[in-house]
Amino acid sequence: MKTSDLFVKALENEGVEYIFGIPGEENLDFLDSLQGSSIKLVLTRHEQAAGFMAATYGRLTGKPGVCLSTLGPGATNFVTCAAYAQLGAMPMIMLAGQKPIRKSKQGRFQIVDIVGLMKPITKYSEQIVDGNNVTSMVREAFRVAMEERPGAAYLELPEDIAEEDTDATIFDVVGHRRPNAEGICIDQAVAMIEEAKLPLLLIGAGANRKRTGEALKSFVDKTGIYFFNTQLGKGVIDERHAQFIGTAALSNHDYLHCAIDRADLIINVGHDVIEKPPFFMEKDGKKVIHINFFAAQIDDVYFPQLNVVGDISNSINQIEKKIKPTKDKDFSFFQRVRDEVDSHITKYFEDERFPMLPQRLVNILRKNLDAKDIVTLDNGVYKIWFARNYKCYEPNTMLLDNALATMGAGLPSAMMAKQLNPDQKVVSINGDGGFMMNSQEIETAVRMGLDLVVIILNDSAYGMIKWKQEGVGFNNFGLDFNNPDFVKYAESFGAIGHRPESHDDFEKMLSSALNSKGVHIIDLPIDYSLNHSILNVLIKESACIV
Ligand SMILES: Cc1ncc(C[n+]2csc(CCOP(=O)(O)OP(=O)(O)O)c2C)c(N)n1
Ligand SMILES: [Mg+2]
Repeated sequence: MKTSDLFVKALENEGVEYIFGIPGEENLDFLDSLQGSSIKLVLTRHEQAAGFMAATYGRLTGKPGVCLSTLGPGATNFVTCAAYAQLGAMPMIMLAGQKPIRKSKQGRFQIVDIVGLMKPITKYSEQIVDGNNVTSMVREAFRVAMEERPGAAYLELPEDIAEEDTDATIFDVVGHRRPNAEGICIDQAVAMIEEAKLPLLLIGAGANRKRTGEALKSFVDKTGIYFFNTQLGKGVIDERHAQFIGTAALSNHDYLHCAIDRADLIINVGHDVIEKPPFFMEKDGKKVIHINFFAAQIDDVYFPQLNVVGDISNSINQIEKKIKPTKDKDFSFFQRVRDEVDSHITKYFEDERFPMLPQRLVNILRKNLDAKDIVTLDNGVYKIWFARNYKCYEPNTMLLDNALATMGAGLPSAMMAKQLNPDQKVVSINGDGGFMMNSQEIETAVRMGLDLVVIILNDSAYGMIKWKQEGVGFNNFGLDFNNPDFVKYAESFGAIGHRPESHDDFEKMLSSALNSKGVHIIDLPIDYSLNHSILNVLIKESACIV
């Protein structure tokens, strides 16, 4: 069989449903082999968007998403999404072409050592140098990308290898059960929790990857232990739960840090140092139990005293079975912090000013979306408001990136979320800076026939950096820009553009957009004037007077 035909069969064998990307002349054999395959090719308008879509596929399904590019310039466009998938623990496979490796008449034209380039930002980066290896290399790339901690893999198929014949055969997909933690570790964890006066549970990214919500909910219900989450751990347990304190969108000095500071033990489930720290550990400070699929990576701000390594749900179930219900612990302080956090985050929920405060936007969205509907975020200062103030009711209903924290992934991740969840409403929140980094994909979204609501928070600036600039006392300089007319821009792609002029306007537009077909783009003027006074000043001054 021709190697490129077998390559496609090997991908089908892995259950691949989509390939996102942009073929080049070096992929033409592969493209030809894709005809008649069950795999759907989705063309994008930039390789970066294809990579973000593939990574989001991996994030939401646990199976690697696949993207395709040509050699050189196409493959270098994958660099940011490789880092996105790798840091965010999203299984993703990048496929690229390459010039013939045996004999080429094009000198070094377009040739870049992509395998070398990808090595530090992937788990696996290889060139296929013989058609007979294609099936084992595909299997290996998928195995490595999927296994905890999941991440990116890169596989390169040179033109001459793609067209040669091979008699290799397909390998069965053989999985394995995740190992469980040892009883000794479980006993140590139980003892530490029972001895602690004020234990607090932290839920991080790993808990969202493997649906550990049920185990964790019965643990908090049995023990009465209060919990908070990281940005990537949002929604693992319904955030309306009576023992939920809040989301750590900042590393210190927020209201919920009163609880973290007072706790003498943090039971950390699924968080690792790739995420912006939800708190800082200090020598001789509180103790931390690290419960994850892998041991803790040590850092100045993170050096847990106990590792419980194994399947997270199983570890939690084992601990829950052995632990005695807590009668001697007084959680009333955590309850007070919880009440304080709640009154603080809801304070501007009905604020009347227009342009609108981000807090009001959070409230309007929460009221208009059902439990399973999905909000995706690009990166900008609004991410802090959404992480802190928007309550998730279900796992993975707020897709944000708190690992690479790149701009430009918001729209592609929303498109993927909608494709995978056609019955759920999906709203994509973007800054005017981040939106423009991949706005060409509106064409892809329209072509895919997606029903999507895209909101652009218009402050004509890189607002996040303005907020940081103000925070350190520098002059306002170098961060303002002009925007296109987003309504006309939307219409030029065949999308539907909206520009509200009041709250009522916005709510009406949002509700009609959510309930109608097509890609809706709402150009929403945003008021960031309280970012500094609340996030830099107020919470530092008042947070710990609970
Ligand atoms: C690709 C990339 N470039 C730069 C940054 C640094 N950065 C983080 S947020 C931000 C500004 C975001 O501006 P915008 O999208 O308009 O959102 P806003 O904060 O104004 O709401 C920048 C430049 C980044 N995270 N990613
Ligand atoms: Mg902006």
